[in-house]
Amino acid sequence: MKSVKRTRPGGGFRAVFYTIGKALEVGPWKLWQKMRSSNACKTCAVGMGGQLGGMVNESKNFPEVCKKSLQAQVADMKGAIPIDFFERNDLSALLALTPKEAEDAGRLIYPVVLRPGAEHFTPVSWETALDIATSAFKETSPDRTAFYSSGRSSNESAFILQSFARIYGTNNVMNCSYYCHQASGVGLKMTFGTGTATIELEDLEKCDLLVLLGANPASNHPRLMTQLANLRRRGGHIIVVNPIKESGLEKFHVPSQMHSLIFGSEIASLYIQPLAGGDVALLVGVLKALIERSRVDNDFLKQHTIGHEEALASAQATEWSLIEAASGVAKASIEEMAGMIALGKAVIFAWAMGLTHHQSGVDNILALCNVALATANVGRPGTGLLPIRGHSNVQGIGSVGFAPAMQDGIRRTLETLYGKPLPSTDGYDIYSTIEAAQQGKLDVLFALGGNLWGSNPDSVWAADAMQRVKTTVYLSTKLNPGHFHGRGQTTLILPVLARDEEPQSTTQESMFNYVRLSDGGAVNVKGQMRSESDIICTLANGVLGQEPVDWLRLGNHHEVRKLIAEALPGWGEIATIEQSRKEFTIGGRVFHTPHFPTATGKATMQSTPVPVVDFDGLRLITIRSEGQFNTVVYENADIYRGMPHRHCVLISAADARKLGVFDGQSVTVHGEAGSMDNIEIVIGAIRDGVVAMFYPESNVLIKGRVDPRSGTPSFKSAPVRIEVPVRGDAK
Ligand SMILES: Nc1nc2c(c(=O)[nH]1)N[C@H]1C(S)=C(S)[C@@H](COP(=O)(O)OP(=O)(O)OC[C@H]3O[C@@H](n4cnc5c(=O)[nH]c(N)nc54)[C@H](O)[C@@H]3O)O[C@H]1N2
Ligand SMILES: Nc1nc2c(c(=O)[nH]1)N[C@H]1C(S)=C(S)[C@@H](COP(=O)(O)OP(=O)(O)OC[C@H]3O[C@@H](n4cnc5c(=O)[nH]c(N)nc54)[C@H](O)[C@@H]3O)O[C@H]1N2
Ligand SMILES: [Mo]
Repeated sequence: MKSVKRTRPGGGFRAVFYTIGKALEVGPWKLWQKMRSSNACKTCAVGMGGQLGGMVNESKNFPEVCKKSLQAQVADMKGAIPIDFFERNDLSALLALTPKEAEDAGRLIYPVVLRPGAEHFTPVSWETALDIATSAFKETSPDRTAFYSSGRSSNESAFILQSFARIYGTNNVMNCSYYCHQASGVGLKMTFGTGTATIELEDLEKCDLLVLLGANPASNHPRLMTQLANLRRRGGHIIVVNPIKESGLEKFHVPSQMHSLIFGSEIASLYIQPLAGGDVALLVGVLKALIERSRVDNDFLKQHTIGHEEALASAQATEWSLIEAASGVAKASIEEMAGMIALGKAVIFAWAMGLTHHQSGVDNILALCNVALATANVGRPGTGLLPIRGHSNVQGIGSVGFAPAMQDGIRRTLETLYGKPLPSTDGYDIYSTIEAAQQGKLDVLFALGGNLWGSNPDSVWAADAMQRVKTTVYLSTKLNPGHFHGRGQTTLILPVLARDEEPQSTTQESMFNYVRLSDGGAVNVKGQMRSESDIICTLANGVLGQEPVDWLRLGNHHEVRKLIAEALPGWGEIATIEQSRKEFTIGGRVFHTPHFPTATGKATMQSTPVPVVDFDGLRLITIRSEGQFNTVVYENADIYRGMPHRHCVLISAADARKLGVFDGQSVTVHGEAGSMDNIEIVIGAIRDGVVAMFYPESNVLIKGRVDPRSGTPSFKSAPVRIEVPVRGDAK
């Protein structure tokens, strides 16, 4: 079972050789053309490509190559799913597919349906498929339907689909960010009145300290690594806060820089390993240390914030013993961290899922904002807050209104345009959608991409809930296990064109609030795939007819962009982006002066109590491997962490000793929702008290302990127990 065990630094020649290998799989010239085409990169939200051409970032640096974009690109270019695939594989065979096997089945090129009680999906014509979907909406009431979007679709498709949902009569419209950066959006909005990054890409080139919490960009945002390496090279510092010593965050070999490629670049100046879920305590500790050393900028706080007295008093009153116990970090290390922040001239705070995937996710963000404000590190070039976003267009999908609460501008525009009042109900978030399904309250579920089942905690519960839905419609490029475990009684899987195959241009928004134009292009595989917007408009036309609007006309992306420009503040330039080809930063989002879009123009500091943990024992964090993109698995091994395959648990040497387990041993891991057998022990650089396993497989273990303010489950501090089988097999 064991093969790879040595951990390696990130990037480097392996990444280069990987690139060459991938190119050979589909043809180097064909891949080069696709990678250089004017389309926004399909993977993370760092933002690449668009009108600057592929492999160019927002600061116009070239070549910015990343293994992940190659993986995603090659995967879309590889062969089509065989025409007899569903005939050869009945439902039980499909349910047994691993995420990798489902992905490797090939591009979806024809619509299929699973009818109630049937053992096989069968191919159907587009007409029949859309008739089934149309009837499903017509035969139920809007409050019994829900719409989900992942983060890869375009602003145009997302805008039309949410408009259709509202006019049809429901606010059950939610995107994957509920399981991703929702806590960031809520926390930033509570503090600054705006839910996205306060900086643009150039600010990263101006800071002299970056604090990176709960993020593993070496694997998940490789192109950010260039910025981190550059920061160290110009004499700046990086503090990493992460329970796992991620090898790529200690040293990284930037493939596009010869010196770094060969010798590697130092990344972390200081590496703090807190307990999972220990960040609120850690950050309160940092604030307390700043207060104790008189390093708080009181003038800044008085001028630009409210609530600072309470927030500071609350941090000051928190005992060091509680801070140390809850964070798992010694006072001296917390003071060292605070000292470095105090010395920084321009500090940026960046984070990802390690902060948001907790019951205290919003508090994590509030506590971080407090540290930024207390040191006046926001509202000035080179300073600010940067949620490192996930999917390449997850931010855009939220911006154009694919969320339950309708922005005022969208409501006004749609109500004027369509001459009818829109629903004012709250609308479900993701978790409450699954709960509604479980309670038999959902007749239709419509998913624009993604893997809703695979993303959910408590996989058995989620499957049971989703299988109660009468009709489920998936718009997808590739198969994933969610299509089968998360099937409805009737299930449609409709094949769509990828971003770079669209017949019309589309737009995306990066995590730096930058709107990109993608040109689309030739299809990678021949088939019956249709553009997402075309499918949505045909469906809307079928359900609502031409009233109150000609839905088929909205299939023209230019028309949609005119509506977006009208509905959303700061988006005016999108109306003419196709003619001007001018990509733009959304107005009112980036703060280079400390004036914020709140009623008072000031930021609000909030007290963040240290959360109480109601269990003893190990805390499980569920993470992404080097070889996966969310629920899509490309490669089984994670070479960076020395984990040879997907069924491993990473544990510290001290914890392994305590449990009496050894490296390579097979154990059972018990969680609150279920257990996993035959899990291999991997002893590695993770702190005591915390263990790590790969998502989505480990979702079977986790119960949905949900942060009430963000609706996000605690994917990264779940109670688990490791059991050695009675006749422990030593492999
Ligand atoms: N290659 C690749 N790229 C991706 C993705 C992918 O799956 N593969 N997914 C995309 C998406 S949608 C997203 S959201 C991002 C995800 O990007 P990340 O957030 O970087 O990914 P994760 O693996 O979920 O976890 C991040 C890190 O958080 C740390 N961590 C866990 N718990 C805690 C904690 O309590 N405190 C602290 N301080 N740290 C903790 C983990 O050790 C891990 O290093 O990446 C995007 N990009
Ligand atoms: N335990 C645990 N659970 C988690 C997480 C975790 O760290 N731990 N992370 C959470 C996070 S951050 C996220 S974002 C969610 C991920 O949730 P999702 O975004 O729902 O899941 P993905 O795995 O990214 O979806 C992959 C599928 O999208 C489809 N797809 C790909 N490209 C396109 C396209 O261009 N158009 C269309 N229509 N479909 C396309 C393909 O069918 C592919 O199989 O999972 C969450 N769940
Ligand atoms: Mo995400």
